[in-house]
Amino acid sequence: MRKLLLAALFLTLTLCSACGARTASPGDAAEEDLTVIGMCQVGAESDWRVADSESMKTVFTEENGYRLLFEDARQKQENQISAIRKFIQQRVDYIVLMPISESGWESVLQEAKEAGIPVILVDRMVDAADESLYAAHVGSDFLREGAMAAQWMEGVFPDERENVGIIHIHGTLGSTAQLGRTAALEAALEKHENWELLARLDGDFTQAKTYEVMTEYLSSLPGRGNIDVVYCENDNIAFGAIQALEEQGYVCGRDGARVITFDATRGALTQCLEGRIALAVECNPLLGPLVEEVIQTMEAGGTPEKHRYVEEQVFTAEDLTEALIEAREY
Ligand code: GYE
Repeated sequence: MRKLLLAALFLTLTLCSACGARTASPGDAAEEDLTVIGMCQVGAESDWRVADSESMKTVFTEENGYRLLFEDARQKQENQISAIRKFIQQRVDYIVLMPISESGWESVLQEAKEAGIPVILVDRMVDAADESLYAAHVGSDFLREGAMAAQWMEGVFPDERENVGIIHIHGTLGSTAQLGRTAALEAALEKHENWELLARLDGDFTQAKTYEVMTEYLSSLPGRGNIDVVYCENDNIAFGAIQALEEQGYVCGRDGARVITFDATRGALTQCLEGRIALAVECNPLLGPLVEEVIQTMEAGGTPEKHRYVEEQVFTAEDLTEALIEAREY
C-alpha cells in the first residue's frame, strides 16, 4: 500500500513537472519500486542470532528490490513493541518479527492488522489464539529438536537401572525455543525414572550468563557432582557451561559430562569434532530466503503457508569432518 502511495506521488510529481514543479529523478523512481520491510530482531545474544540477522540482510537488499528497516531490540520485548509501532507509523509494506517470548503480542499485532500491514513471524512463535494476527510463521520445530536429543540420550544410556545425572541449562524463559526444548526434556525425564535432574539453571541463551550460573552451581556442590549430561539449550550456553566445567576440573566428553547443544553453528561443530560436545542438534538460522518466499507469494496475490518448519538434523563427532565444518554457512 505504501508502494501505491509512492506511485501516486511519483505520478503527481511527473505531471507537475510541466507546470514547473520538481521532477522525480530516475533515482527516486527506482526507490519507489522497493518493498519496505520493517524487521524487528531479538538482539545479538548468540551466534545463531547473528547468523540469522546476516541471512536477512543478505536477502533484503536494494538490489533485490527491498528497503530493510532493521531494529535490534537488545533482548527487550518493550523495544520490539515500540519498533512495531514505529513501523506502523512509517507505513511499511511488511513487518517481520522475531518475537523474544510468546506472550504479550495481541494488542500490537491487532494495531498492525488494523493498519493493513501483514506481519511475518520468524524463528519463534506468539501464543495469540487469533491466527489472523499474522500472515505466516517460518522457523524451527523446537519440540522435535528436543525429542531428537532425548532419543540420542536413550541410545547412550540404555540401562534403566543406571542413574543418569542431568543438568539442564535453559534459554530465555517463555521463548518458543526454550519452551519446546524444555518440554522435550521434561517428557523424557517423566519417561525414565533413572534420569535425575540435578539442577535447572537459567542461561538466557548467552555464554556469559551461563558461565556465571554454572560456576556458581558447581562451586556450591559439597564434592564432585555425578554429572552425566549437560543439556544446553543453545551453543552459547554450551560454550559457557564447558568453560565453567573445565575450569573446575570436570572432563567434557565420552569419559565425563556429555554436553548436548542446540543450533550446531560452526564453533559448536568444531567442539563436537574435538569430542568436547557430544551431540549438536541443528537449528537452521538461514531463514532469509524462506521469508522472502512468503513475501513474494503475497506480492503475487497468493496466501502463504501458515507455518513452515525447516529441516534439521543431529551431529555427533562421527558425522563430522573439518571440510564439512569449513563448508558450513554458519
Ligand atoms: O537456538 C539461540 C537463539 O530462537 C532458535 O535463539 C532461536 C534460539 C537459538 O538465541 O541460539
